[in-house]
Amino acid sequence: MNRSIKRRSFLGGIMAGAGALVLSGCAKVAETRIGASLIGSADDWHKRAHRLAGGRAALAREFDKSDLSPFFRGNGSTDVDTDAYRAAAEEGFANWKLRVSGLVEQELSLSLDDLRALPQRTQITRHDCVEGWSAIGEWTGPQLSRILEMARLKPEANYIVFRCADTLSGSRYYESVDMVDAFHPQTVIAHSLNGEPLPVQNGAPLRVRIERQLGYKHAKYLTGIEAVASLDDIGDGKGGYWEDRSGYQWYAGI
Ligand SMILES: Nc1nc2c(c(=O)[nH]1)N[C@H]1C(S)=C(S)[C@@H](COP(=O)(O)O)O[C@H]1N2
Ligand SMILES: [Mo]
Repeated sequence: MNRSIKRRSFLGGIMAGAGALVLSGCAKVAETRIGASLIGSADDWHKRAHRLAGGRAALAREFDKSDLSPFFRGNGSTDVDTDAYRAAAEEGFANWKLRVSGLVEQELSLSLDDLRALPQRTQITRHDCVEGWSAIGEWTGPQLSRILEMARLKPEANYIVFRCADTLSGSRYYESVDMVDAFHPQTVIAHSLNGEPLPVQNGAPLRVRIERQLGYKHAKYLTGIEAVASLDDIGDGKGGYWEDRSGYQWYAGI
């Protein structure tokens, strides 16, 4: 009995369903086969709880330098067709600003130098595009969590919206994630690919890496990060450019 209760409190509210099942039967459930397999050892419980509650916090696989794709293709927008972007590219994006706004205590306007001055994370990951191709690249930049900590999210903030400079078929590209992905350790605002500043085709000067999700979530040509309570009033309300237009899932977990 005590052990069941202990286990239940370890799982907290996250596994309320399974926890309630254990509690309702207590020792009795443990005597049955299904009960025994459900309860198992404390270790099993840990593993199961992590899979259910912490599964999305797991890291995407990271690779070695020897795995790098010789060429990381560009997909979707491979340039930004505005005078402002062309001018910015010509000056090496020295005046590019990443605006952090919305439901934050402290709005921010960060230059590339500001972003490079933060602690950096470098990761070699595989990018999977829904269209059926993959590429392995090494990305470097500050973690998004670090930037959000600087901006101090308000309690009402539920999602992070990524604003982009490019337009596809007349609409600005955008994307969004919930706080689990926003604070995931591999979610970085990348300024470099394979140790070099991002090429234009791959989203110069800044792009998001959301390593547990498909390619279309990785917003390129990033101009803004906005904390919002709801996605309803952003774009057509489905959370992203492709989500609004096609059947692409908002949560594109891999
Ligand atoms: N701003 C912006 N971000 C974008 C896109 C886009 O068209 N515009 N395409 C998405 C898609 S579908 C993929 S697969 C990746 C491609 O990244 P890459 O050009 O570095 O290969 O960027 C994603 N991010
Ligand atoms: Mo894609």
